[in-house]
Amino acid sequence: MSKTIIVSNRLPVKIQVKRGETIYKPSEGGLATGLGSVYKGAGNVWIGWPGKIVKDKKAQDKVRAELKEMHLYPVFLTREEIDDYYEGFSNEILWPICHYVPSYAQYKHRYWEAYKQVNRKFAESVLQLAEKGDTVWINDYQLLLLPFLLREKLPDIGIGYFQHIPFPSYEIFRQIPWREALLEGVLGADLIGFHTYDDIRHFMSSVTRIMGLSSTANHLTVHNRPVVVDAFPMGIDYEKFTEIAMLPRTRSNIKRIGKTAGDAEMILSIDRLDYSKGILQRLQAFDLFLKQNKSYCEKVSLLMVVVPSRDEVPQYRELKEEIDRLVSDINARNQTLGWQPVFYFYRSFPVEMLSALYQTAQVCLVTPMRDGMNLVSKEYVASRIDQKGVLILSEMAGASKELSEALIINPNDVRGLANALLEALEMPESEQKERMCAMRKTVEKFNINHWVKLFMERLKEIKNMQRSLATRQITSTTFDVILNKYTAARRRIIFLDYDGTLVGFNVDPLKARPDKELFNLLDQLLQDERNRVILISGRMYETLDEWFGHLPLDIIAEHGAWTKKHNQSWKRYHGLSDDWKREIMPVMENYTDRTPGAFIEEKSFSLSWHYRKVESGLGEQRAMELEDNLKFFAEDRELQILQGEKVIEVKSNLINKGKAAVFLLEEDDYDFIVALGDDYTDEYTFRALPERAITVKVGNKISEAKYSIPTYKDARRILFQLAAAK
Ligand code: GDG
Repeated sequence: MSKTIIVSNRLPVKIQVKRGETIYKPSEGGLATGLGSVYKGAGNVWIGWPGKIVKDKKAQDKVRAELKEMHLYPVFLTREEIDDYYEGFSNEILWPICHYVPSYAQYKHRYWEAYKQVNRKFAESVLQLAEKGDTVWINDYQLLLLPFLLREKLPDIGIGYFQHIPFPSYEIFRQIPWREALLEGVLGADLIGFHTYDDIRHFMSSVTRIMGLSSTANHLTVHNRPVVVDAFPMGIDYEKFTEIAMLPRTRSNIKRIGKTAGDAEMILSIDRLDYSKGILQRLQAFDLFLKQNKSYCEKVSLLMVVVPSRDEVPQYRELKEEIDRLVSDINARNQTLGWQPVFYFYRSFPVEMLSALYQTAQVCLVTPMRDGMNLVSKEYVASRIDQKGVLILSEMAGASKELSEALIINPNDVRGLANALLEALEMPESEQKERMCAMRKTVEKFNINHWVKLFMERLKEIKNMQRSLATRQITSTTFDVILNKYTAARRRIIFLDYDGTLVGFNVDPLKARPDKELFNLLDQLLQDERNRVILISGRMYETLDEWFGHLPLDIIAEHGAWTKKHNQSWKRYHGLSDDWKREIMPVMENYTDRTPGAFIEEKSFSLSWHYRKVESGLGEQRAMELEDNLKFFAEDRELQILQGEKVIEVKSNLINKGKAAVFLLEEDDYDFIVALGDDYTDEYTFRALPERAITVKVGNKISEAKYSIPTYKDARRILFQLAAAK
């Protein structure tokens, strides 16, 4: 039976040693809860670092055996590996880059070496457990290289990758010296998930610009394998938070907090110590709020929980010192005998206390500068079983895309934040309830289980799509069937598209000239008198004539505007006009003048605007604009606008490759019909040919063809084999 293997940097347990005995406590994190339902399922497992350095081999074996009972498999890391792979590459390069603080990044080569080494270590652990048919779900930025390392060894396995932190804009990501290797690593996955649409956009632009891959919407083709990039906003365990809210210990904590805070309303903030969390700006905003609203002095306090983190690292230590200074300053200037403006805790609390704090706080203040999702905001909402309270939420947190009923702020706008605090404290109860109810519905529906389900289902769908594409692939068995039909046939017709089908793609169309091997192939096919070979292309007839005019084959050029039969001269399709070009040409020229790298290709009955040499992104945008500009004009004149591989082509809709192919097909009685093509224009041929025709798509795109083969090289190989069979 196939299983799911979850992989993350940390295993979902905390190891403690008490009186010489090792105790394993499940960690409370949302990921652990959500994926718990997956890894505890039959045969499923979780692989990760156990959170403790265990040097001794015997001790490692013991921990391994004990964890195995919980379906957990440890990857043991050394002190140096933790320092350079985790603290170094992950937290001193990827973390600041993904949170838009590139000046904090420390590009040390030692870190990169360790990152590669530890990713390989994880790969070895996965490979020891993985079998054909299994699914691997990799979590987070510490393991960006793992998908590719697994793909190399297990080409068919299902791999999902989810990134919990933001993916930065291309402008930031490109700064990493090892950017290509990181992208290549993650592209080993079949499904790549982020929290928000913005992350997808940024990832796609990095992939298309840095790797030069082309994309359609959120789909990529990587070495002929479809890869999907999608948004899965992570949820929390809603039920658990509602239950904790009602526990006796939580209720008694609420009473204790009430006594401490007195009559003052409470504003709550909870974060790990980190420069991405906007802690200083929040304090400045609270200070400004007190200055601007003196009447609120003694009536409201900020309760700030900062969970200790990495305070031995200089940037974190400095941040901590600044927070300490600012808190003392605000308290010293404002506090009275009976009132403390800021309660500041540099520690963590048990969940029952956390829930009590969420339930007591009139306002929850979540103001990160950047945050992948931010679960605190969702936990506040889930804990408010009384449906009261106001959430102030930074627009830079992924959660703001879902919790639109919160007061959304820009964390850099200290004045705006101070105003939002006033609005929150003065918000009528009816409005609070209306907003909170709406947010509770969202958090309840898009909970952690829903998130896991959506991700796993999407991954399954992609694997099915890949399988159905693979079943169309010509195998040795299907090839034998084709070969038998070929040898038995008396009269054969062979339609061959040119670019992408018989030769590879070239940035300069005129450089994609036929080579010796291709002429050899055509010669061999043409030697058999039973074969009629037809080149069917969108190219200009002049070029095709120069390249192939001397061969005893038929040529269809410009999608059927021109035809040349063997031993005859070129014939034009009757009834086509090119008057429209006079009007369209100036529009295209205008776009060419505005767009460096763009060029126009003029054929007798069509005009193409190429943008393959234009800056990535700009070309696509101008092409869209151009299409928009020409749309109505084209409709009125029976023209068709085709979006191809980095080209927009305008041609008469009276002609297409399909119509042209049928025209020649009807000239004789063929008992073997085959057509090979790679792009959207060849779909007309596939569609127009009779059911018994053998239609073959070159490449792994969705198509109406019956079969597919990966590249033009395979097309040549198959055609050589047919030609040799006679
Ligand atoms: C990543 C991304 C993304 C905090 N203080 C205490 C405590 N916590 C718990 C909260 C919450 C969790 O820590 C913090 O969750 P966040 O979402 O804010 O951030 P991370 O987990 O650091 O990081 C983030 C997340 O992954 C999920 O994809 O949302 O953007 O950075 O659950 O409750 N828990 C306890 N005591 C505390 O004092 N028990």
